Amino acid sequence: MNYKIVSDSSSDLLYLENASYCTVPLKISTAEREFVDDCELDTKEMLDYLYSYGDRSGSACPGVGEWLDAFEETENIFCITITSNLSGSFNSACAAIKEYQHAHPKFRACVIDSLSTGPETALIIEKLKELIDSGLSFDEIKAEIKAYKENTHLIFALESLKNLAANGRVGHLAAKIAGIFGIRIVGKASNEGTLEIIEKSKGPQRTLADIWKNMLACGFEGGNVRIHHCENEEAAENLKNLILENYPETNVVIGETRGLCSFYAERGGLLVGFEGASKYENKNQ
Ligand code: X90
Repeated sequence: MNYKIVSDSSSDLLYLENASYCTVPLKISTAEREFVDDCELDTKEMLDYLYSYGDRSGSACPGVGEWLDAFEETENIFCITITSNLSGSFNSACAAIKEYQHAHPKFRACVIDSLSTGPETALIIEKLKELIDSGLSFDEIKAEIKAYKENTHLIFALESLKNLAANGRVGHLAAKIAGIFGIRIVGKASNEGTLEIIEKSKGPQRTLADIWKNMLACGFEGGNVRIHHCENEEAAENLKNLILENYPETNVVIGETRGLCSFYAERGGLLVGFEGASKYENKNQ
């Protein structure tokens, strides 16, 4: 199949081995500087600068033209974006696809709203590649990936919600609590693709236990796990070890957040994407 997978940079995945894959960058900016979230970005330098700058900073999603450029002349396009409930990336990708199909009526293209970000998006991308490699048709892949992402989840633990609150992605009250020393906010991507805060955890041990508890509550039983951290390798390793103690066969891969996720998850942030039970099973009713 002549195909291409195109994701925005919120997936934290710059390369995918043996796949036709690329990302289009989101951007992080202040009044003084702009950071393009591509392979050249030095995320540590960006964070150092932002912490010392201290004034207003924000982000912007890719424009229609940037998506279009990434499609090249490919017959089958699979586009995947950060949650449409927190970003305009999905809408911009949809507009690009519309234009693309107008110019190439025979080509097939679809946009997948991850309703999430980072490692959950990365899992969906990896699955897409696997489905394409298995020789399924475009429509079969679309159906399979829709079913797959009903069973993937994102749990996060954040030490600060400052940038999220300053940019209207989370309430100021929650941000204040996260600002208290030693408190981490543990939460998940809701089914609507927004931040759902579950716990306020004190200290790294408690946070680890709370992440694990919430993974189990989402039906984790040893499926694939991707952990993306923002300068918190230790927490990522500890979580990996805890998962492997309980499910030794689990495929756990640790990665680093790139620009967009580093900006919002901030230093110390941990994002965990994993396969679990269906999100739409209502266990509480
Ligand atoms: O279009 C834009 O400017 C991008 C805005 C993105 C805002 C949210 C990014 C969140 C990044 C933080 C923790 C995980 C939250 C998951 C919610 C679905 C990471």
